[in-house]
Amino acid sequence: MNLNRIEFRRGRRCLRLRFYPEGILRVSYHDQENVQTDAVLLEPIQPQTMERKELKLEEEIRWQDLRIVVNKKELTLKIYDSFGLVQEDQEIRTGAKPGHSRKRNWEAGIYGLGEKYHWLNLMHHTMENWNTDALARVPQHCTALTSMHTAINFYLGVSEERCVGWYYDNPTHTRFSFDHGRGEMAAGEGEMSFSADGGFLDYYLIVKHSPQEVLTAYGRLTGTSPLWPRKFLGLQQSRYSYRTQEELLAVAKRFRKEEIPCDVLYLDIHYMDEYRVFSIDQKAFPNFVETLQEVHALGFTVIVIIDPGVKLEKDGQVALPGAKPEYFIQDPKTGKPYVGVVWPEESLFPDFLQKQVREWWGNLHKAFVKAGIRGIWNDMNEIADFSTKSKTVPTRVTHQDDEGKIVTQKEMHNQYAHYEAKATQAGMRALLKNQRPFVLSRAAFAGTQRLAAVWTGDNSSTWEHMEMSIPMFLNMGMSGFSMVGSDVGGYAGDPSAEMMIRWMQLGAFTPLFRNHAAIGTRHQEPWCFGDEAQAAMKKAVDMRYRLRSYLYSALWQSHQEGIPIMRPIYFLDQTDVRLYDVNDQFLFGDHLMVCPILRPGQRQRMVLFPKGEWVEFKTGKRFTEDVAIVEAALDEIPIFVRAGAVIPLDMPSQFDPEGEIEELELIHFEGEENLKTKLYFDDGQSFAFESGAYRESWIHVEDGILREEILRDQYSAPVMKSIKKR
Ligand code: MIG
Repeated sequence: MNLNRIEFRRGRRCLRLRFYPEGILRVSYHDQENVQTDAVLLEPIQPQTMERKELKLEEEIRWQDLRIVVNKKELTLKIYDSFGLVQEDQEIRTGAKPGHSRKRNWEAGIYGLGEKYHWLNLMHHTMENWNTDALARVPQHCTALTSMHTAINFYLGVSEERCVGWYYDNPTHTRFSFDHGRGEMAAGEGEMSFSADGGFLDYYLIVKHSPQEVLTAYGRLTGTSPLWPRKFLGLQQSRYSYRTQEELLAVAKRFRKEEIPCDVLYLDIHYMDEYRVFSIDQKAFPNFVETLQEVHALGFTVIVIIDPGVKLEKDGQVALPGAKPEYFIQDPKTGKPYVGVVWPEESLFPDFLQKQVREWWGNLHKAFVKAGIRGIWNDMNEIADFSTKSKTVPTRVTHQDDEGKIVTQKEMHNQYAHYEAKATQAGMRALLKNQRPFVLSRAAFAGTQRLAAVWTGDNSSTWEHMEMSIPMFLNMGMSGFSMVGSDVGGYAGDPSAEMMIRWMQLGAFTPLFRNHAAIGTRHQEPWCFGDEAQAAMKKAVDMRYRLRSYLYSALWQSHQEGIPIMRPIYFLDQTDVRLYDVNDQFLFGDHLMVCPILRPGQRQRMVLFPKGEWVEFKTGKRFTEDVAIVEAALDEIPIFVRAGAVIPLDMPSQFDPEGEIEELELIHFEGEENLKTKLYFDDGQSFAFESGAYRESWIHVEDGILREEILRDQYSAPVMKSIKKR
């Protein structure tokens, strides 16, 4: 008998309960084996203790803190934890459009579901997940878009005493409704529902007390952010496109001349020869390798874009060594590879579901790696296709798995970018040997957080888009994605100097800090807006660079524990429901609260303070009240520190030289409590940390003395200079 599952059958319906590490309960309404997506990393366990009690119409199962009551007739569930009812199913739907609905009976806030152009709390809304090149569908991102570039079927319900995560492992088009009074299941007021266009009702339930605990468990289930090379936490500068080698080099030199720190430059699609992937336009970049060497010597690293669309040449071939027709997604109508239209005009799309294709593609990055490239930018992977009305490949096209089974778009659409990221990660990792790669992707599925960073696609240079990026990042963080960012300054349209300053200030406190702009728009490099603006932007970037070790330590926490770098402020006090809907303030790591200015002409703003004492970073002014109005001159962004914390500051620098951090300055923001600060150091760029070559500790100040609790001491610690008090 298989002890790691309990099965119920009723007619053609089957319910299986399975038990996973971290107290995760899997609920599946099917009897298929091995239908998990690639998102899921864990295997079921045999519970140590479990009680089962047969009642007349029900069976009751007790496992850890859960009491699961199965209605043997309907196969619906009632699930309780120590505080009471967690979930009460109303209706279960199996068959072609599986789903379930349950009563909303305790949640005050709903968060997650990946990238959504939406306010933080998703309660009273309906969302769907079907990867979409959003700007191809609407003139600009807006709340009417219920699906964007990612499909992360994971959300959290939060109340004062409890946090529960639901991960629906279903790759098809999915829909969620949270007490919206409508939906697929004809949900009335007070109903929470999930439904899908295919696959199964198969979900993982994570019942805990805090969002931190749920995210850690979800991180074990689907993976956490890689420990990205530290250099990629610096400012990243991009444009569609830096068109020639001269232009790229000029941008690099200008950063150094103006002494604005920057680590990463991007090559967008114009570096290619007629948009052929893995090619170089010899006219624009006749000395590609030498130019890169020069740019690298100035302390930059260069990321190149790679789109999935492979140009179909006039002779019906593709210009990639080793390509075979069966490596591409197929069109059953022609019995040949499907031909879509993207930048290279007629194009084929690699079938990344096949391992041999992933290996082939991964290896194509060889010449880039030889030229010193470590970062790859995967765009257009929804898959974007200009030739169809839906702006994605038609539903009829097919993939093939490694057993030769045909897999339809219905299942592959949302997972395409995930498998591409898998190919890119594995390929780059193999080619780079002991150096860590960086991968940036536009589309994603659950689990892609362990393969790629994501940005939010083609936003616009509007104050609204800047503002909305905050709840977007926060919900992505609560979907397992820590390394997130938006095009700073906006992609489409032209920012004013003031908008650019405010956006750079915000960007300096987002995990992925990338300035990017579309073709035909105003140049957005920090020197393009006049001296005053440039000085203000430099100030913001300088601050980012002083917080490198703090940020890298927060990234380590994401990698280890699944806790995002950027967090909603209710993470500090779940009992304060007033914090559940705060969209315009956020936590950056454990101790900083960032309160950006998001409106033109504003020089003041309201700040809501979670409980405890807060210290304004710049002025040292103390706040114990619930709400205050604070000042923010054009070159200032209000930042607050939890009283009692120590904030490490790096020495000013123009770029991350990689390797040791030699010196840190510590600032102690005195307070009643002695809060601990995590410090993590390694070489910032190799995989040596995986075999333990790192240094990790907690620091705090007690009676004016710095204390350090060392967790691991296998890498050199910086000299911790002067503890300043504030
Ligand atoms: O159809 O590569 O989101 O960042 O600059 C536009 C050109 C294609 C969309 C990406 C954007 C990038 C642009 N790409």
